[in-house]
Amino acid sequence: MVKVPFLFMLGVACLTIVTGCVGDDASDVADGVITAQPTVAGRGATTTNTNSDPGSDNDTEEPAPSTPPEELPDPEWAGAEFVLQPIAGTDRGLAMAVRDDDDIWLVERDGRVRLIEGPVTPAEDTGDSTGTVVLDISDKVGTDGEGGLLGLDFSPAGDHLYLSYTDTSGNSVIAEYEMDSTAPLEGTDRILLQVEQPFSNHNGGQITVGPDGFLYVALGDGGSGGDPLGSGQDTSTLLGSILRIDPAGGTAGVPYAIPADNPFVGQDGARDEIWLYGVRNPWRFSFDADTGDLWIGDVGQGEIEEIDFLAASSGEPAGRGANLGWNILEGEQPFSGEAPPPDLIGPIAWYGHDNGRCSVTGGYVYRGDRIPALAGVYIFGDYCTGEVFGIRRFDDGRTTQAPLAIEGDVGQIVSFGQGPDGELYVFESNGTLSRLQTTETATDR
Ligand SMILES: [Ca+2]
Repeated sequence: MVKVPFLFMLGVACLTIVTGCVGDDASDVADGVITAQPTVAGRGATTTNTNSDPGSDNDTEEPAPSTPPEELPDPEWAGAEFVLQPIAGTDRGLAMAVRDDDDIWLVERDGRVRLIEGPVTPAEDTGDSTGTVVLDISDKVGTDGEGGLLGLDFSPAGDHLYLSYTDTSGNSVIAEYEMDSTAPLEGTDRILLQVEQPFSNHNGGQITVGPDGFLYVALGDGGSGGDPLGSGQDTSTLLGSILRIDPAGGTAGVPYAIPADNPFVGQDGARDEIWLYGVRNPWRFSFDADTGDLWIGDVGQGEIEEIDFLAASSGEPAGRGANLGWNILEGEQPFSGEAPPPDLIGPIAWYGHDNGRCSVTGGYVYRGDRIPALAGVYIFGDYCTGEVFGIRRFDDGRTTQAPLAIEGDVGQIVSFGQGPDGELYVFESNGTLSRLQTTETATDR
């Protein structure tokens, strides 16, 4: 892959740092550096705009690729050693959420919602599933392909639980359950949204209540390969988009309301639910708990995994109306052959499929207390290799990045979570849910 000099310089910086700290793993990590993509202007591919509003570019002026950047500080976490400390065993756990206290709520792929009462502590043995099953909808859930019970979150008041799953026909469903003080109430479910999935892969899955209290719903491009239906760039379909809906505003005939400032409201031929589009499979996305910035891990086709960043600014939620490029681009690389529109927003970082990497798992901006070096750092990983990476974005749009050196073997990373304390949690494909800690703090229970 051709890199412009500016990007290459960042790559070399990572190489040096990593080689000094991670020992034998350094060559693996450094070779296909997680390459910052603060701007690709001059490459003739597209225009990158780090502002949340694609129509405006007065927020962060960035250096042209030919201008050597000011020296960026080394990532503070590059010298640290980390450990994933198991706190629970799950049966194919895929996502977690918090309500209004220290408890952790999680979903298991086959259709169970499980409650782990907090505050959680490291567990000696996580072989068995931890906690209590508070809802089982496995009779409604289909697990073919990439299907299953894929995501959950709570309404701002904690009185409703939202679930994202594929049904037994393989279609995407967003459902709402009423909560009592301890559990979702069987039989209270209300289907908010049902979206036909033409193929069994690329279902998205993440659902998250945003800082504005609305429900954001990730939907992939519908699947197969290469986006054969053109869903990514088609705003007349809900596929290939992140939606924004208001479940509390539903009426007898309509299960949710459309927030009035959704970008396509009143536009003929475009779906009012769409908040942003041009995504391929945004398996995991999250809002920075402090800033409201939106970070998306968008799984690539055959070559490039990407991280997208959309800033919240001037009180406006992040990402409104953004076109993130798929399938005109894969990452920052031309894909469909179509000319990219000028307002298209490229990734803040991307990486290729070398060294066994295959699929990005989006994470969270770390806002916990245990690891000061990671404060404000976006943490994400690769499903296949189990590598975990950090990116710090500075106010001027530039980034530093480095892998996290994690002790021991890390399995396939299926998902991340953020605890009530802002700490970072990791689901591996063997079902283990762990908390990220440094080796120094790992015994601190
Ligand atoms: Ca993209």
